[in-house]
Amino acid sequence: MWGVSLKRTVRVFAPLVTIALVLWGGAEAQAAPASVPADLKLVQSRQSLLGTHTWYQQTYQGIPVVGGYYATHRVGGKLTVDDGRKAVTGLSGTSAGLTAQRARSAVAGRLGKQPASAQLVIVPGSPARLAWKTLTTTGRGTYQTLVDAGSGTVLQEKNTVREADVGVGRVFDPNPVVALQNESLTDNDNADGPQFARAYRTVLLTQLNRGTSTLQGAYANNISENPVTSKHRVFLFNRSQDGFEQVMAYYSITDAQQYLHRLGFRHVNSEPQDYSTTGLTDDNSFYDPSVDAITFGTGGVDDAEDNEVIWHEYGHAIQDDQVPGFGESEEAGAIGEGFGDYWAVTMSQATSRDTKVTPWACVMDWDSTSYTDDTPHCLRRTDGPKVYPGDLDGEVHDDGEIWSHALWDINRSLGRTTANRIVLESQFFFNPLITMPAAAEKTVATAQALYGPHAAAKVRKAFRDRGILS
Ligand SMILES: [Ca+2]
Ligand SMILES: [Ca+2]
Ligand SMILES: [Ca+2]
Ligand SMILES: [Ca+2]
Ligand SMILES: [Zn+2]
Repeated sequence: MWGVSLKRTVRVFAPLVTIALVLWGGAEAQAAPASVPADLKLVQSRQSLLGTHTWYQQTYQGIPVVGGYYATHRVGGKLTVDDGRKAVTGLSGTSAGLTAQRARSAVAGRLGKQPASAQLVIVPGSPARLAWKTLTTTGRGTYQTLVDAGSGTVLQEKNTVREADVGVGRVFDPNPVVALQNESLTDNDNADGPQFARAYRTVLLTQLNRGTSTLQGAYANNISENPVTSKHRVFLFNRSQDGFEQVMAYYSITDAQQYLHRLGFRHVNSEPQDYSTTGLTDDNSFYDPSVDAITFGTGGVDDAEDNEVIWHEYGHAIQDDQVPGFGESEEAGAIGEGFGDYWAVTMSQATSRDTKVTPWACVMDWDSTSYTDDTPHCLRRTDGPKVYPGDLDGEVHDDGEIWSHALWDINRSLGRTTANRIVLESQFFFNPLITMPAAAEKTVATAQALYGPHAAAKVRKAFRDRGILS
């Protein structure tokens, strides 16, 4: 039975549409300058999937201005500029009253280590100040200190370490039905048992904030009630314990974000994603864009015991991060649901095989055992027969099956990595109310830009086969 349990998304607040549309319309490229301003020093030039990103350091009479940057982004023939230069006013002069040696000694006296370097810089503001910037490596990481080059006062000091720690957790991956190739497993009221023993995996929990005993890290932030803690970051629970789903969500969200980084995407929801696995007893989960948080329900099989539920909801977080307010219209909402299902399936590709018992195209094999009778148990599939527009019924999850099937065909014809780079990159060009044909055209254009006409033709065929493009 399809559609009994809908993994829904809460989408409210109309005002965002307006804001998002204004942003969209205002994102036109600025006119390209003939050359960059004279007060800049080249820092680096990087290639991304679609263009070249060149970063400059702002200088004042040849001296670096702290925090002052200037960047150009060349995509195709268009150049856009991000001008982060700061005002330098009221500077008393550019020669230091305090010698570099005096500045280093002052810092060494406080941090207990001699700074490795001292560089003259300008701290912007009114008035701007001339300062020595020192870098001092200590047992707690490297400190950057700004010492006023006139008075010797410490203007700012910070540890430059990006802190991260690892822990250990126990999870299902992607879920016990797939791991054990067993369609007869049942929730049994959340009880653990020997039938699950071989489905558990002990994994590293990476990106945890250093020194914390909680599941809080660079990409996932546990906001569950009664959050689990472990002084030595050992989070070994079984499925009957509340901590299990908290660990599952931490692990799988972090895993998805690390995969995005490996694909080359550094700015796709690259932030600690809030999630909660307790408190909602419905058999339902949702991403709420108004607070940027995911809530997993515990009806039937606890939703966060199935990675494919976690990845579906994270799919909504991805799109909302790429396009503010994405999914405001019915068709855009269906694209959102379709992408969520596709994302769940393609994430599972990494850790499971495509078998007769549990085909890749089956979405949420474990969660759906609570409310489906046929095997394989699937909430939905990414290879169903629906076509656009005849099979649209106005319900976003149902209609999402048209979109997810197109994405799945792209995956099958171009391979997982190429398909996912095209799908994710194209979503940057969507708008909150986009239709399936318009989104399909953006996806074809992205395939063309990234991989050329052969890939674009395959993508077009996938959308044609679903009736989305003619
Ligand atoms: Ca459980
Ligand atoms: Ca987010
Ligand atoms: Ca459930
Ligand atoms: Ca699956
Ligand atoms: Zn959804």
